[in-house]
Amino acid sequence: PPTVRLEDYRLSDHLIDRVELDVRLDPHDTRVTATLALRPNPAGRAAAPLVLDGDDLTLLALECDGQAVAPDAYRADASGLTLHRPPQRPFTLRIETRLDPTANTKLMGLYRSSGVYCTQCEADGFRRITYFLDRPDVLAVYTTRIEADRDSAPVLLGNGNPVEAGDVPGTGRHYAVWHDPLPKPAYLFALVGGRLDRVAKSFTTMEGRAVEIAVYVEPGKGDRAAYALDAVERSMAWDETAFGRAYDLDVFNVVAVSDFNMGAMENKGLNIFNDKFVLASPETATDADYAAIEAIIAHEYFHNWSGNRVTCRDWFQLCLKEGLTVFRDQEFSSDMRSRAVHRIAEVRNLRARQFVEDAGPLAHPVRPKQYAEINNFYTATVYEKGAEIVRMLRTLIGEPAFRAGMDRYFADNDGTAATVEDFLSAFEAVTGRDLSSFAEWYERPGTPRVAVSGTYDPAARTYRLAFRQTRPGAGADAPPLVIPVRVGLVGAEGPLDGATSGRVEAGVFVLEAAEDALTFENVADEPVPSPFRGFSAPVRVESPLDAAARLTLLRHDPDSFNRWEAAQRVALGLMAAQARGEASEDAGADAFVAALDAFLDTEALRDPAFAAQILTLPGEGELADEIGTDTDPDAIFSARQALRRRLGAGLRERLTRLRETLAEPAGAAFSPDAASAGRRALRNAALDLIAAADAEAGTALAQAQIEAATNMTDRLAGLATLALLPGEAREAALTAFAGRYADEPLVLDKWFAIQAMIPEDGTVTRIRRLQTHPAFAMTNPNRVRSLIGSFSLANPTQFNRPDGAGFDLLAEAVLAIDGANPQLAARLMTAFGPWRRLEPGRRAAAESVLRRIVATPALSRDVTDIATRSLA
Ligand code: DPP
Ligand code: ZN
Repeated sequence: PPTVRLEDYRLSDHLIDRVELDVRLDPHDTRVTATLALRPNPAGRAAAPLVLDGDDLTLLALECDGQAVAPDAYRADASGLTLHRPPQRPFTLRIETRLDPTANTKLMGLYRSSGVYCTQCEADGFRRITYFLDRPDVLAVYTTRIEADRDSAPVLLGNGNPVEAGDVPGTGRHYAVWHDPLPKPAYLFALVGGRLDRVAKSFTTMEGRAVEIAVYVEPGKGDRAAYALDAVERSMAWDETAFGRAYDLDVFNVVAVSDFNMGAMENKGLNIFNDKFVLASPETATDADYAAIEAIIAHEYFHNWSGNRVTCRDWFQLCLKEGLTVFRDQEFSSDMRSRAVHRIAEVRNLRARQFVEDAGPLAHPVRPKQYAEINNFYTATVYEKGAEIVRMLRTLIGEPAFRAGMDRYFADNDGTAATVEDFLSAFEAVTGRDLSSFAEWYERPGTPRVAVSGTYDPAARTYRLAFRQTRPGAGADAPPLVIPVRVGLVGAEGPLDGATSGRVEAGVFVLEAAEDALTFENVADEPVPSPFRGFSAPVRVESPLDAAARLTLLRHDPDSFNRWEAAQRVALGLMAAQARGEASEDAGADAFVAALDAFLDTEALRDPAFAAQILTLPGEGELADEIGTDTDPDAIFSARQALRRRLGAGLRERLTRLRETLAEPAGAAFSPDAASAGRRALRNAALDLIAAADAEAGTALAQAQIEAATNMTDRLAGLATLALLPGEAREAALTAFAGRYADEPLVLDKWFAIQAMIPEDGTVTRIRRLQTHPAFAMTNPNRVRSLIGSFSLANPTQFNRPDGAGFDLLAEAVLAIDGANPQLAARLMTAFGPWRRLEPGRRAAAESVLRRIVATPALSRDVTDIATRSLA
């Protein structure tokens, strides 16, 4: 496929000031008339042809300034429209196209989801609706008239504010006109038409604007939209307080649809969501679902400023809106919940997805330099590492300067399409600092390593802490990164606050050279260093600390992230040694158990959510990442099981008591708030460990929990525990669950996922059986991700089976889906990413499957791109 390069960026030769769309919805014969007010771009090439993008379009009519365009004056096909000699002054094009939304299985452009007409235009779906300059630096003001059958589509929604609505007499049809006064790129266009229930509330902005917030969902599910509606309101209020950003239209609409490739989409004034991230009730949603809904509602809302008011010049700048908006939604969730616990969740996610991506063949810079298919760059690197860069910037310049820089960025770039350089220059302007070295973070793939080692001088009472940074694949001449290191010292009895260093300012040391060291004075005893507090930079830390020193941090570090990190590192050390078949680590495990016991004694009831994080061991993927090469997923699984068993046995009594103490009083009303969720999380972490040590007791406890459950969190946790315990009890519980939720597709997704993750030989067969289940459909992205995605991403022993049966299963699914929905197929393919780090037998099996996929005729550009990069 042709490669698009950042260095080839060129301004558009034409601009579009205004767009009038008339969309007459019909299941198979939708007519779109686009009237475009165009003009030559004074900064573009003179007398250039007008080249409009198109994808799968049928042109019905074309007029320029009211005259039909002569056949020899243009060329049009499914993939574009060229006007050879467009007027050298402002002109109007009228383009009529015909679409078949029912046949649109790619879920890009205009399509139907359970009968509801909806759109998805990012990154390049608008060209599937009409011929257009479909690039984010062409901003226009849109007016949209939507017409449809009144019975099947009583709700008609567009971007901006509603202007007018009415019947089309004598036709059974009606229409609505929407006007969006703020110029936007085409990827933010949206419309919806369908039968939907509505819940709404009003909000008055700090500027005094009365906004009607509404959430639209499948008929009958209005009561499940309350939490999302509330989350919109809290997001609006938070963005005013935290960033001074007010909403700018009279309505804000959120629509939930059941077929959606992404999580959600920030279309101006009309966010369209995967219903999984809107619908919630105690009976159907877990605490994790509630947290995800809150975060994604916030994310899409925050895009209104970081993405919509200030958009991206080109798709290479995707992190400009995504990294920044993830940072903003993480801050929001941290304010709504426990900041310390949320930080741990962010880092777990970063390590599980982004570190793995960055260590494999799909690694790319946060701002990529080239792409074959942009839809494959909505990645953990662009999003999550992108957010970490913004967070590092704040750590470097401090909170007040960060806020001033954000204000400056919004003010300077409002209504324009910006670049990463525009972003950084706003912070340079308010701080007077040169951020050109910092900008290196955007340019290079790979996770940096920082080696940290300390030397104590008892006579001088000084402690020298040395840092050395290296980057995988970066040559010796590569400039060092600017790495903020939040750092402190901890002694045997507690934090060493008396120790100071002139190089540490407000707790932060800035590592700017390849190697550097700082010296703390006034250090009474040999300390334990605590670098990268709060995970102050997305690096891998290499430190020679032994387990005893790390357990001192677990006990005494005032930084809760590093307390958790200490426990994780000890667990990783124990598991990695076992997985590598190194000397038995019994003594180490005993010390770990004792430390956790002491920790739980003082902390479990004070902060159950944090304690649950401490008890949750690093996952198999992280352990594979730690081992790095020639990994054996079975050995990794066994090592993790062994440590879970040790913890379960060693902490048995305490965990049992905790479960009783934390039990919800009978009849208590469910609340999804962070404190209640934290108590449930700790109870369920305890259940997991008890069951690991004692299958019989675990089975009984899990069964009882499922019986008594008054919410999905507890019910599903019971089921997840049983899923790891082969036997009749498990199968009976799975059957009962399927019966209870037979009419709840989103709940059955959890049932698919739990079974897909069973780490046993029979799972591939089980999945093949589930693929024929009436509730499963290869055409629905949520179903596919639940069954196939969970298997390939979260069941390492079975996906990576030595006989290749797991790889075959994924390959078959990818190829079965690719023709209909290449974006979904390509996303599934990314599970092959870590194949090279497998031991030779499994590696060979994975490679042969990848080669078979690449050789398949008529493969989409999306899948070809992922497959070829995976093999490169
Ligand atoms: N809808 C996706 C997101 O918000 C892409 N913009 O991240
Ligand atoms: Zn986003």
